[in-house]
Amino acid sequence: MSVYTIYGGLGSPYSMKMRSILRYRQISHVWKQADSSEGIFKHVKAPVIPVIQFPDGSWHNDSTPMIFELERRHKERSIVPADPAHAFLAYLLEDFADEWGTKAMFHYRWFRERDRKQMSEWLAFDRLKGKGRQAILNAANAFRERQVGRMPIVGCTPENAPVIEESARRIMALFEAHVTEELFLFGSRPSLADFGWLGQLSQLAVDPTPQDLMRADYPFTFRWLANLDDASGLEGEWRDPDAPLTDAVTGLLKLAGEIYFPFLLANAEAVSKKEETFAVGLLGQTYKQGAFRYQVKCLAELRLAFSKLEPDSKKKAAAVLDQAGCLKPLRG
Ligand SMILES: N[C@@H](CCC(=O)N[C@@H](CS)C(=O)NCC(=O)O)C(=O)O
Repeated sequence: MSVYTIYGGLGSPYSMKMRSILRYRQISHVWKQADSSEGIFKHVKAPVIPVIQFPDGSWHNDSTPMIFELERRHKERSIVPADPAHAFLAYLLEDFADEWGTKAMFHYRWFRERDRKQMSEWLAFDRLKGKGRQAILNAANAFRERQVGRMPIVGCTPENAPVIEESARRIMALFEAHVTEELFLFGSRPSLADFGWLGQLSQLAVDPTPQDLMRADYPFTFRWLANLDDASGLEGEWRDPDAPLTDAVTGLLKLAGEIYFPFLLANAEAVSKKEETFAVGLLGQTYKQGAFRYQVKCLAELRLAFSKLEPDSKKKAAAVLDQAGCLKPLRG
């Protein structure tokens, strides 16, 4: 029986996202620790994991396009809410996790000595387990140097740390108030938004400093992640499309209006003016970062998806998005 092969890593938020999605959707797959020496990257454009080989032999990466390709190929246990307005909001919150939430993941992992040491050694172990302690420690040092050196590229600077940490606490506080009352963001079945945040938060739940923070201040969110990591046996329903959205969804949308869209707009403007870097006011502080083409594409795709909504769904989504400060940037 040909199955999906996911080449990923336990330390890779997007790999954890895709693995839990394949599990929930009961899509047969095998998990392999990605090892670039195996040549998996020659089959894809960008050398990023997870890389998934589909049963038809085709190779794919970039988690969001893969999610929608799996939706086209498999109809059972879809993770896209049936209501088109909810589907758009779930996509927006998944993108917020992938492109902003990941800054908290990268910051907490490489900012403090304790996390740098623990995580560089664990990630090296994942790749080189059984190959000898010294080989693992040498690889850990090399990887640590590389990742710490890349922190400024993704905006994980000491100056931006307060904004990134404050945003992470606000996001986890919304989940903490939510997961004891409701199973997921859009009903009693998980959506791509739930899996998007699982991906990034699953790393905070392992890395020493944020794990302590989660155990102390967001303990039920910590446990919710463990439950969603394998929800292959869970049956649930989408939320009634006419019922008000959950506080977690409206809260995350409000944060997207306060943080994610100002970030995307400032980045897009810098790229259009061919400027190397940009600065933007977020949560009352100045956030500076290098301009990134990939996030111009993210903004464009969000705008396109919104523009494609049928009038009724667009009107319904627009009311919520306007309240959250997301409508104007989406309309562009
Ligand atoms: N947009 C991609 C991002 C994938 C990504 O950045 N993966 C990381 C690991 S979590 C990676 O492979 N980074 C490249 C590297 O570290 O060289 C997705 O959603 O899958």
